[in-house]
Amino acid sequence: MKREPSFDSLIQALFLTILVLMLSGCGSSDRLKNPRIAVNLPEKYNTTDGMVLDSEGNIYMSCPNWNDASYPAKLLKIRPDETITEVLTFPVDRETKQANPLGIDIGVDGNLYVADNQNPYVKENKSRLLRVLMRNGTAVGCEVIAEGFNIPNGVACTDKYIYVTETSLDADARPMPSGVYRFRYSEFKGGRIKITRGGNDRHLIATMYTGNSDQLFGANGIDTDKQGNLFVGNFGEGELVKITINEKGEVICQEVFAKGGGIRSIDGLKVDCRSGDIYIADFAANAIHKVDGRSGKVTTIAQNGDTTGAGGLLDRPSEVCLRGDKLYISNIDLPAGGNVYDKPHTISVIELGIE
Ligand SMILES: [Ca+2]
Ligand SMILES: [Ca+2]
Repeated sequence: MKREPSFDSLIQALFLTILVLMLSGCGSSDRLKNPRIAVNLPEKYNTTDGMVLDSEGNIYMSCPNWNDASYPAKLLKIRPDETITEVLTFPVDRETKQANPLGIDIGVDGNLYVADNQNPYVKENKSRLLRVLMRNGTAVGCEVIAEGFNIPNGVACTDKYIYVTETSLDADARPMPSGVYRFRYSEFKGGRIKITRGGNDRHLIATMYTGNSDQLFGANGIDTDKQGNLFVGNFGEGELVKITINEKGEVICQEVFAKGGGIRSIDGLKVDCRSGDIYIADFAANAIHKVDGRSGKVTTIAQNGDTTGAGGLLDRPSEVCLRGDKLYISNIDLPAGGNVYDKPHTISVIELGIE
């Protein structure tokens, strides 16, 4: 016998429908912003990573060309009108015949400091910190100022210090340790610094651990806030770590500031010094997140499935860079985690609507 639905079951169904509509309305997809294409890059600039804004509105960007290393690694400039100019060809390592520039920042001396990760070409502690000498917006030289890193990744400069993240201090240890090195500008006057391997170097000021065997990468993106405190991404754990530093330069606190809320990995990041909020490139989730600088609340502001990057869609973002109200995104497009390296090679941009 066919049964008519009861009044209670109709009410229940209506309630469930409303609940589903509410939940879908509360989902992040309605609030996601649409990235557009900022720059379509030619084949000779096939892989991009670190970015930093200068005082005149130019973005300096490292171009390691990791996906097709038959092209030399370059330092590029994205001008305010989103055209690209070439600043420098990075000097290759004598042994590997490659340069692999990742994180980049501008020092108080006006020069650019760049992490050169040689790990894809030669294992174990052959990587370098480079200094690009700048005069009136022109590169006049590039020198190796420190060597002996394993997987150097992010760089952040303050008026006193240069910070460099080391993504793996010991590739065999579990959980795997990674950390942050710190240098004073004056230290490089004495010649090239040689880093002692395995976490025993005196420049190491912080250590963190990664146990996630699916993505065994540690400290990666790094930036400072207005007070000189550090925000560091532990890539594999998807943790945004805050390191508080007092006026004497001592580390007085290291804490997980944000985790979860859609974060699967933390690659490059930037602090918006106007608001204190932190923007994160999430390589594994193919997403960009904003972390509230006060509460640590995570909001996903852009995310899409696997794409080629055409039209500005995200294609494994590895770095973000603020320029006014715009957030530029470097799509590194490395063939990992299910991604396929493909054309086009792109820089995306999101209008944040914060000004
Ligand atoms: Ca692509
Ligand atoms: Ca791709």
